[in-house]
Amino acid sequence: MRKSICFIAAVLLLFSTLHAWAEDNYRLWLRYERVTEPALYNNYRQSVKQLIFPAGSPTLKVAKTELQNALGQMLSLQPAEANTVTANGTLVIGTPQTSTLIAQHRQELNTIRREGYFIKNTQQNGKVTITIGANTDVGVLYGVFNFLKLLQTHSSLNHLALIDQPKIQCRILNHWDNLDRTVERGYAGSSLWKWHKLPGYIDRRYIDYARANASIGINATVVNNVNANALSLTTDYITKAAALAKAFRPYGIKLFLSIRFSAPVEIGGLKTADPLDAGVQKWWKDKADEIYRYIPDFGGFLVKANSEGQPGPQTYGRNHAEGANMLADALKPHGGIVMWRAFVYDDKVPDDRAKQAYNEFKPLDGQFHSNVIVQVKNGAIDFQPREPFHPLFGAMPKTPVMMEFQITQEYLGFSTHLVYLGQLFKETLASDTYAHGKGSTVAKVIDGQLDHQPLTGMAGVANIGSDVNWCGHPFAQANWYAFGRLAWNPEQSPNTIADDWLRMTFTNDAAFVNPVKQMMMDSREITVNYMTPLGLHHIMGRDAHYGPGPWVAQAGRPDWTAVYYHKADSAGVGFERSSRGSNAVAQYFPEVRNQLENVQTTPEKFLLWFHHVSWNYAMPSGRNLWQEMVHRYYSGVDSVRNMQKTWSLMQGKIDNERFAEVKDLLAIQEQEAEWWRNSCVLYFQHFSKMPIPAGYEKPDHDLAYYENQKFYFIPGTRGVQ
Ligand code: GCV
Repeated sequence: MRKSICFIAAVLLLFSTLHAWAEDNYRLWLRYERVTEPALYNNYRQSVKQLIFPAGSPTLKVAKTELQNALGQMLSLQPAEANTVTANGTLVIGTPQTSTLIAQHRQELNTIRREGYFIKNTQQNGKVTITIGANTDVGVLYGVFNFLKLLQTHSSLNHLALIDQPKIQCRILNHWDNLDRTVERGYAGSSLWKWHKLPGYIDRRYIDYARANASIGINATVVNNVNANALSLTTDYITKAAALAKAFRPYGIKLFLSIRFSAPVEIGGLKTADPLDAGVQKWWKDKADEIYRYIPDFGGFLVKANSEGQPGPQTYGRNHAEGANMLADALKPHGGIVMWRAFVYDDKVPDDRAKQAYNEFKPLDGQFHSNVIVQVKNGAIDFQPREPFHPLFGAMPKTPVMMEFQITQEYLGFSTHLVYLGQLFKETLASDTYAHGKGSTVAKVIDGQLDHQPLTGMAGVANIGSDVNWCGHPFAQANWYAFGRLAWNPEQSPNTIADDWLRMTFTNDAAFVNPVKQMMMDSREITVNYMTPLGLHHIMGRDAHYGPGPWVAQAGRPDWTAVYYHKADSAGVGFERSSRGSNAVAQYFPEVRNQLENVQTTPEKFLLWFHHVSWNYAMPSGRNLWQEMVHRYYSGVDSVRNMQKTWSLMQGKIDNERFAEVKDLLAIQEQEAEWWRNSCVLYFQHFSKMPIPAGYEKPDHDLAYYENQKFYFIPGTRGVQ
């Protein structure tokens, strides 16, 4: 009896241990779950019985290890290694330099550039083989990851004829990570980088981070905050950064650093950081030489200058081009580039904040040296739930211009709300600038097609931290994934990307994938509805940017308040940016400008971004503006409730851990959506003086209650002014 009790206890203990290990979501979309469907399992096993994959370089080695681990896990298979094709079902992988079998595929190899690859079924020695080929080792790595995606998404291997290559050269994450491991606008724990243990200790996570990035084509990373600490350019920190660069290198990832413009003064002992000063120029040149001694493939510098209190060339009476060019000249001999941010605005400038970046940068078009690229946020204010595309896209034909998206959800519910950003990214990329007539999309500006730019890039402000699941919310991983996929090819559809991500991250079960994908696809619009419908913007709580704050009227400077942006009064609400107001519309090309100039033709989603509209204004729905606003806020909350219903039906289709976590987070999202709705409706009602129409549930508190809420220790805010 005692023995069997002990046995049962041991079994229970084992179970609880297994349960604890069951699913922590660490593996992201690289789970390599066993293929259980018998026909598919057999078909896959038959297709990859034999492997020809000479792997000499570090990059080919990691590609081969990834492949072998994945095949082992998915198919319980280690293909026999061979030098020639002796069996049907051979996987041939490599470059023309490593394999004569690959060298035969001239046509494909001539079509693809440095990072591209092809995957195709072919006949070798009369046997059916699958070939993954590329001109470079990193191309092979991308090919292998994409082959594994085919297996993970249960795709057919029968008629493979894939040729793929990136449309954008520099696909880069921006980490706003401080040296003390806090993360500005980070909601997933601390920074991954354990600076105090570097360069001696390489955390396993650095490798998994690099693997995940390579699997979606990300090829660069900036490891420190744009609000940079000059110390990151000291020799100590350069050696630490070099250790990270070494860990990332096999995965094709280049390291960049954010720099502090005043570093020559702060750590160099100079009296000035004036970019036209010969001593300053020499300091940067020496610093660049030093960095390249430690990191021979160093990518370059990312710079936030004369923005939100950061030093910059204007501090010395110089302009952005003069500042950027000085750094570019220091990097040029080594092949490095400067990513110079256009996120600039100043409350001392008596003009609409939305216009200031364009006003400062447009006149500098053509003045930047060839290894400078101007990094522009997707919209002219700041990563709002919805913004029209930034007017600088298409406006600087003589300058390479790259995109900056925010993956971390600073204004979109942190890592608590389920918001699929594939839709947001795509909305901007697909926007037509009309720079060279119809079809001049933002995507074509940043992939260099429109103005034949040789230097192209897309940056994403990372949402990655030390949380076991990397991003805080299981679905926030999808935003990292979608960023990578769209940076590789901005023409891809967010729907396909979500489909792939769900299959790899959760299951291939259509009864899960289809409804949950729909939920993801709708989630961004739902969030816009309960936060900032109809073009409202910048009405969040001050500093921490957590929750609603339409009442914020004091924030140190007017352009950090909410009232500056919504301008609600008894006549109406919204920022008049037509020629009757700030005339920000004039920064767009005529087709866009004319559409936005007129209230009637402005898309509803941007109405209050561009116009101050009367509360009684008749909307196309038949409601007046006030009623439409109320309707949007309420429908946002209702839709979150529908998301909850959809999710509750998923129980049993995936592991309990992630099911329960998402369920709990959706419950918080519902509460916070209500909080947004009640706060905003009550606040704006104060101006509209109209009732909340019949049939809507009444807010459960008055406006004063919401205004007086206090929150402490909100993540992501350390060091934020
Ligand atoms: C890194 C916004 C954020 C800041 C961020 C800034 C930027 O203002 O709130 O935290 O600073 O954008 O992009 O530089």
